[in-house]
Amino acid sequence: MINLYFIGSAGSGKSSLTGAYAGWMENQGYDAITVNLDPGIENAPYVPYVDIREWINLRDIMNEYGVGPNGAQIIAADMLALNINEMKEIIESSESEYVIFDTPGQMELFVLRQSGKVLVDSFGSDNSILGFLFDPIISRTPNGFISLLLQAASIQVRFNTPFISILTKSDLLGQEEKDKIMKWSSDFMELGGAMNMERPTMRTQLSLEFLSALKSSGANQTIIPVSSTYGSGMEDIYNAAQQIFYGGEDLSKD
Ligand SMILES: Nc1nc2c(ncn2[C@@H]2O[C@H](COP(=O)(O)OP(=O)(O)OP(=O)(O)O)[C@@H](O)[C@H]2O)c(=O)[nH]1
Ligand SMILES: [Mg+2]
Repeated sequence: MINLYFIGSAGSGKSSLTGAYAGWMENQGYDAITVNLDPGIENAPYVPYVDIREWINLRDIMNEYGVGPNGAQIIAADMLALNINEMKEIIESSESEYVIFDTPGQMELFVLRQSGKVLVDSFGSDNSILGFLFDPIISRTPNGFISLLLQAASIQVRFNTPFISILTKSDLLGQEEKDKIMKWSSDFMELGGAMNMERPTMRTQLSLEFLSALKSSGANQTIIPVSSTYGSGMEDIYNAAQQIFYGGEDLSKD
């Protein structure tokens, strides 16, 4: 069983990608289920096999604890840990080859609070991959891209699991822009050069120093452009996961 977690900032395309990737897997004849971990999800673009909303209801939390929507999200994130065993039982009994997780909109609640890490560890960190989603609009500028790289790095520090970088909504970018971002992701020298084109400021200097630290940590890997709207790039995600766990061999389709 492989667990794939889609993580990214609010609106980066996690839920859409969960739906698109699960749909692609199904079409290919692979055995995959989806798990929704976002109690605040609205109009989910897929039907989750396991849904956190079965156990956690934001409105109930707001009423019970007298908090607003943000406070309720924090309480909900902490409550996640209470439901891990039950979720795990359902997931395991499905005997699926692949489990795709849609994580909460507020990334920091999943990434920084204890329950997210407890969940990933309990479901097995050895067989898990984190797919970090790069928003295409933020990724367009060297500064924005570096900020996302740093977020990605902070997640890698926290979760000790294999990691893939995904550029979502790539249909919103022109080919040239897409190529540029892909180049930046694998070649930090090029990214540093793009930063330098801007007038040198303290901010630029700081980013360049971060880049050099990131490079030595091996964070540079070519980003995978995808579009959930057009279903492109799904096979590349699959191949990246295969590469991590099986060195490129195909999963059995049974
Ligand atoms: N053009 C385009 N739009 C997309 C794509 N994927 C998602 N979107 C749009 O981006 C918005 C956010 O998508 P979601 O999938 O809800 O993103 P999310 O990360 O789950 O959002 P939260 O859970 O609220 O943080 C929606 O309006 C989607 O229709 C894509 O591949 N192309
Ligand atoms: Mg979502």
